[in-house]
Amino acid sequence: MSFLTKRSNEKRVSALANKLKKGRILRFMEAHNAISGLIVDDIKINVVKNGKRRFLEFDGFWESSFTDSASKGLPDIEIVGIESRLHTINQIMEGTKKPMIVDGDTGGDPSRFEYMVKKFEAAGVSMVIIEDKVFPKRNSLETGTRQELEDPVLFAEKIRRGQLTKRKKDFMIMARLESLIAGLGLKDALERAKIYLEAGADGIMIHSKKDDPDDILEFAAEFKKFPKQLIENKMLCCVPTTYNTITERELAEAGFNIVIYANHMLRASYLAMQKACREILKSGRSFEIDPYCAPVKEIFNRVGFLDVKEKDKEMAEKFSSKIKVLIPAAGKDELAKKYQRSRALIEINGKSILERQIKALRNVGLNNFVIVKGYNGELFRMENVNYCENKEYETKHILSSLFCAQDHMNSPFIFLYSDILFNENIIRDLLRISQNKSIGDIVLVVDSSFHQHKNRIDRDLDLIVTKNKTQDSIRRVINSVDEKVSFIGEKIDKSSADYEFIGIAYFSENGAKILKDTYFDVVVKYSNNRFHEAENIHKANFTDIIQEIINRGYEVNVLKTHKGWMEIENEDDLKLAETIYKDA
Ligand code: SPV
Ligand code: MG
Repeated sequence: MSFLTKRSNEKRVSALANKLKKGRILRFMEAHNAISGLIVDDIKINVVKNGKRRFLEFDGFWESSFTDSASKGLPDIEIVGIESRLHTINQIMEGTKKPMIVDGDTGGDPSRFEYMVKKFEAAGVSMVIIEDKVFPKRNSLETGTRQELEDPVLFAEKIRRGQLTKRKKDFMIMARLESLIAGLGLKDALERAKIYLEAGADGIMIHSKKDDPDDILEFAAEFKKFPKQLIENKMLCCVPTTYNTITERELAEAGFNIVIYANHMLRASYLAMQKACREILKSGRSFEIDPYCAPVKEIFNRVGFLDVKEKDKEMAEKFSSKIKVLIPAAGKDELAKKYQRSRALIEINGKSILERQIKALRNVGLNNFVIVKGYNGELFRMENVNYCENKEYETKHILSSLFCAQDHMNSPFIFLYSDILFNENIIRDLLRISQNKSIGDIVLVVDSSFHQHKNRIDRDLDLIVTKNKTQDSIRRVINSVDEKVSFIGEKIDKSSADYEFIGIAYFSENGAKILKDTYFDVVVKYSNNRFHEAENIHKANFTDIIQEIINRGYEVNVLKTHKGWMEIENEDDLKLAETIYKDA
């Protein structure tokens, strides 16, 4: 994962020194932000040369003043200060592994340069290159620009001060010669090179904006002739932006150790972005530019978003594994009688409602099911689930059935009607919000679409009235922690109801305790007395105990969903389900 990549800045400083020991020419590619850095870190190609397979990649990043400034919409004139450069540097370093060389511009005055050295080294940078121009410099590539060079003795002093500031020997300071850029010629460049090397520079970068490499090759040839003690372990570097036909191999043969591709990531992306804009304008849609765009998933993957998704899933599964699902399925109603089995076992295109429910629940990581059987209970043959039994299902209804599973109510659980089919995303949302303790201990999933079809419904619905109702301006699940149930039941007037309860509820451990305490408190008292909408507690619905809980002052919350579920109550529902759930 990129943003969690573990790395030690201190070790990373040495990464360049370690690579240089290999003795081959190193290639550095410009990066101007984190994503360009990730690309430079990743890209590898496989080439076969002289029958041998080789992997090629960049050795590290060039954090360029030109492209860092341009990315911020600024000219390359040292407007972007050290702190801002550090911000970019840190972003690039964050998820990458390779060494970084930073373009330090002129370094400023010696005190400013000391600060730069200290901060860059601490950020894990391996090398800073400073150019021998007067602060504030102008970019070197534009013809006709004022190019004022620093007094070489003053510049040498800056190098000396920098070397005294660094903590690790492996952190390197390279001097960049701008004599050829300023039109002062080879002789000036060679004289300056000597002075800077004597002051302790770890190497020399010779810069040129000519179309051919003759000048820098000539410089390299003269550099080799310097006294051995002056150039021992010193590096030679160049930036072939304008003289770009020369190859790395030729540069290596001329004595160069480091080649820098100084601005190509920015320039390439600039062109690609322009193309995308033009194509979209031309076509009035984005289809045509798709082949030139990286897939969203690839970018998600590279910046660690898919890992985050995986971890979210793992966490949800860890949490879900503790949650049981209690499904009372004992009842003998009209439809059950017709099919001579619990409604849960009625098949829709060859698969029972219960099988469909369990498949959807397993898909979201729930694996612990408790089914309360009753009517023709021997027909429940599903494996890897727990069964309880309500033997008195003729006289004891759904609430009593639920309490046949009371031994399974010591941990959080989901209560589920046995005759509903639902989109698994509803359960996913329920699990997600149930992890948020502030949502409350008891949550009922409610349908907010009921208002649209309430006049066409001829069956009894479990209706809900809430307080603190929030305005539904969007269609999908939105949940308001403030919206609490105040009334629930079948006898509520449709016109005053806010929602329909869909038969799915979540109880936290504490919610389960509230449910049990309430039930055991009323079960004897209402054995032969009306209990809310029911003749007595044994014939009570789930909604009756919820109303009792609310009346006792406990909060019951709602999770709003918009459609995505159906109840199977009669033959018409079955027919409709058969057209929706076509898979066997
Ligand atoms: C940069 O990339 O910022 C450089 C190299 O300093 S150049 O733009 O060629 O001057
Ligand atoms: Mg620069």
